[in-house]
Amino acid sequence: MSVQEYLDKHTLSRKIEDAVNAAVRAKTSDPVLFIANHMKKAVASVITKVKARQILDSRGIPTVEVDLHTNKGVFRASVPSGDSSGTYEAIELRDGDKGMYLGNSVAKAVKNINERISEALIGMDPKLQAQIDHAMIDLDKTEKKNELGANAILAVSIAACKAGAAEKEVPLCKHLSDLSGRANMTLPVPAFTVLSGGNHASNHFAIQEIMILPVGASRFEEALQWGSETYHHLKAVVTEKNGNMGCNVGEDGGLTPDISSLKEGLELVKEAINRTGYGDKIKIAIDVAATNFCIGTKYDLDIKSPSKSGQNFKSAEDMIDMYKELCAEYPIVFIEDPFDKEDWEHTKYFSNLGICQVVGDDLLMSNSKRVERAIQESACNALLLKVNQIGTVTEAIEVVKLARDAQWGVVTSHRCGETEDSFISDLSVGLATGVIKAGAPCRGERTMKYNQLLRIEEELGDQAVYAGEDWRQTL
Ligand code: 2PG
Ligand code: MG
Repeated sequence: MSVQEYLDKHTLSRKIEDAVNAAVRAKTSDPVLFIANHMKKAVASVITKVKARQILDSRGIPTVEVDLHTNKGVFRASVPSGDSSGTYEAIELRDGDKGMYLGNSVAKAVKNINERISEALIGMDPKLQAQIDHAMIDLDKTEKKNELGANAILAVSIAACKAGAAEKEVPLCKHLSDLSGRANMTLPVPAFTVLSGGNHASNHFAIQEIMILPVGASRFEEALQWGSETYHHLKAVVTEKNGNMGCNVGEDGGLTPDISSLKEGLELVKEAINRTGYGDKIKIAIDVAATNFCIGTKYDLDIKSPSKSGQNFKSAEDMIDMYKELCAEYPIVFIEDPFDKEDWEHTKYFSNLGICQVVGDDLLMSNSKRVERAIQESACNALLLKVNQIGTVTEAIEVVKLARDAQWGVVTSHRCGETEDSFISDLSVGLATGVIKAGAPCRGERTMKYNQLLRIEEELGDQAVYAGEDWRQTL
């Protein structure tokens, strides 16, 4: 027997002795149950090993996966990656060696987990999320996590969160709800991406996404059914009007007909909704991602059409007029990034018109300083929560709290480069964000987020509440 084994055994027998003595003192009628419960607490598990590897995301680009071991089991997490990589986002560490995955490999981030992070976390209690996250933040010492990589830190943070839930023997969403201090858990309204453009598709459509939100469904399960039905009706509509080439899908799973205007896209979606018969129980949202077609102070809606690009610039005022008209004609409930990410002035002006909710994604980059500024200036009224732009679960909870305190809405979001991890589903329920945007009801890396929400709803049973018409969840 090694010294370590001897010590472990010795400590364990002392714990059993303590449990027996406690049972005697308590004069319990069921000493076996008492001792079992006592032991469960006494031998609380700790992190014993953290092992990372490089895997591929849904775009075929490397990302980080981690297995975090505790005495209770192995907890796996992987991190997504997006197109945008703004100045205020936490840094995704990539190797930059052009000979390896065109510079995108993540061997350094993997090494950081297997060596420095693992060494720092072994022995910690996985229930103590904030302590774990702060241990990594302290180890990194940089503002944007460039030393260890936000991709390395987040993978471990999520895996630890899953281990913490298992340790408490509660569902992950409940653990997240406890960590956030929010009493209510809510099944979010899914914002399904049904049409894709912008950087996520190779059609000529400049706008990144048109989404549908089944707010009038009674449960999440029904919302998923409506979303899937609308998506399939849309396939038929697109085939009729644009041919079946338009039914190829973009990075988030949305269909990619070669449409030239937002109105044309909205007409297709409206027709699909009409065919479902659910009427105004299904609303529409748009992620304009306007930064991607902003040239100076003008917007080029033809940026993806080489023959037309540069000939019909729209001013921010023209864009406002277009949004006003479209909001009057279609049931649009939110618009994400209606202007360039640095165009605070027009975002603020449009937001204050109160026509629809204005969600800040590229504008905020989930960065608490940007969120604080936007709150102060009333620049928008909802946060798009992308956990990998922040880098830890604890900081994600903090930024949501910031938004909530300002009575903003929160949309939990996937990235265009996703993995088979469904953590954001539990996050959206635990933090009761009211809306989740996880792409189309199609493609495995998207549907697994929605399918996990089905399981959560089933598990919560009578306690399950679907956000529905109350999707803003601003309180
Ligand atoms: C967005 C996201 C998801 P990306 O803009 O909202 O659709 O895209 O991951 O490319 O930032
Ligand atoms: Mg966006």
